Amino acid sequence: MQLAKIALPDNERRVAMNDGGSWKLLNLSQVERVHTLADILNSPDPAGLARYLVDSNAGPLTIGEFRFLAPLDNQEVWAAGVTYKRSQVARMEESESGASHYDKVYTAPRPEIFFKATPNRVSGPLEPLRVRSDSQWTVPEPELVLVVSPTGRLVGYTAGNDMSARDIEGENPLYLPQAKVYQQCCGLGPAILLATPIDTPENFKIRLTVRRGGQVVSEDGTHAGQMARSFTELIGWLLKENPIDTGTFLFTGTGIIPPDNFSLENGDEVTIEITGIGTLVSPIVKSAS
Ligand code: DO4
Ligand code: MG
Repeated sequence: MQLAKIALPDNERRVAMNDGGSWKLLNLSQVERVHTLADILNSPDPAGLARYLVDSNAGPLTIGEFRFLAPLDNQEVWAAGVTYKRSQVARMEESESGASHYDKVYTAPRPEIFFKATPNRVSGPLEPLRVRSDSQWTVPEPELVLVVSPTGRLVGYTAGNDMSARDIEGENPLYLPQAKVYQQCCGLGPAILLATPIDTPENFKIRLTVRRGGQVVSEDGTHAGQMARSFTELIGWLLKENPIDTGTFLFTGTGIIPPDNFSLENGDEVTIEITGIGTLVSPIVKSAS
């Protein structure tokens, strides 16, 4: 089952679910203390609750009749890094001073986990993502994102773009927060695929395509089975001495890094597609420095 936040043509914002057929609106005024998508995700049985909340006065939605919004409410967004060999190698090459840190963190018991975004820094599908005006080398990082409940339960998955200024993080690892956290630094969506006991990382195929003036200028793919760490391991480290009262989104790291001569430019379009979740398309903006 997929859950999403959507906007209708009159801009009314609603929560919707898709149980294998078409998208259906939910009526969130039926159950006490359930007012948002986050409330459904943080409930003991998100799929059961969503089915119960289907709005019987509304018919199924047709694609084109609504647009997807970022599927978060008041949750924070965190990120794990250097969880794929590709990211370890690229980071060691970009940073002379930081190379040994990236090498060690790839195999150390403790993963790299950093704070990525507050909701106001997150863009949903078709909303712009930004290249910092003080960066000449910024790349998209297409990542599988875990949706985690306040008790640490893996509730679902979505697609995310962990925009990264590689020149800033490469100059000095202490600049990582500036390379990663700024306005419109984080893409999420289009929908949340609820977790099931039979999910396997290999099933999440991740594809990145960047278009410039309609032409493909960068393209690559991987799958989450290439990750060096498990989902439960990453969630366990995130929650150590770190309560996440409203639930959280956890990026799992990138296994795709465009070639070193590639940087995003104003006007580019980034598409991230993950099996079972959908396609996150983001126009790129960069202000003149
Ligand atoms: O240490 C830098 C960030 C790593 C990261 O974001 C990734 O591997 O995805
Ligand atoms: Mg990343």
